[in-house]
Amino acid sequence: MNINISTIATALDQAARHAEPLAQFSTHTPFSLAQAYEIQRVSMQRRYADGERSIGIKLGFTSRAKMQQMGVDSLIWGWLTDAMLEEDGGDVALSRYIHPRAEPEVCFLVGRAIDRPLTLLEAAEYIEAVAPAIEIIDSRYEAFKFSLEDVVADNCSSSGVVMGAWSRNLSGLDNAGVLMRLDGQLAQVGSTAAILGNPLRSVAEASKLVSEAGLSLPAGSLIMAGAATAAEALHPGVHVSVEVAGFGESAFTCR
Ligand code: OOG
Repeated sequence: MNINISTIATALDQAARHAEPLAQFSTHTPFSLAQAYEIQRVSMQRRYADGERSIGIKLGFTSRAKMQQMGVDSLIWGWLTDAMLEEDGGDVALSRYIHPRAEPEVCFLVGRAIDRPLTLLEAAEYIEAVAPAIEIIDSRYEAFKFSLEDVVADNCSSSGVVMGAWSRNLSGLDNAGVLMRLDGQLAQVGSTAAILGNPLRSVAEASKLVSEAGLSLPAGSLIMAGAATAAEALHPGVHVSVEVAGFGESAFTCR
């Protein structure tokens, strides 16, 4: 299929910059998963050319709850940049998003460059610390509807990241309770075990994906492991908090 990678990459980049949704592409212009990652790469290059800096990667659809919510069933990955960082405990301006949703996650800090595929056991040795985190996803597609290829092209809906304090001790991370509250009311309850059985498996998966792409993750990179539960829509005034039992909390207020 002959598609114009650069045209789609530019449209997605513009949609993100102006917080204006667009129609999904795959319904009228089908493209392959490999082409979707190429669109993602070209779209990210536009951001880097404008001064944004890569700070790591995120994985998506690492839990059943998320696959079911979105009707997609393959693990995906995208890039995080410095422009996506929101302050823990701070205000998040919803005006820069289209229809943002929050997901409870954990974020890993890479301590040693990941430059080859790692096993689950090896993964822990490459991680310096872990933090409770909230990912703000914001599909650039109308009504948050997309195919696997569409969402990959759209950098996997990556938009915002809020991180709590780092813990160096990872023990208990394979099955820690996860609570997401909206205005103090429980909205989602789960466990880190919902993330591929153990969120460290996201690090092993990330190492494979990055290696397959011929890339590496330098020390200091972030890896967002993927949501432990379904996502919650955000609205002005709402206070969002995520607690990962034994690992602390991360929070923000929507403005
Ligand atoms: C795609 C991103 C999914 C996760 O953690 O599963 C994701 C989406 O649902 O828009 O980030």
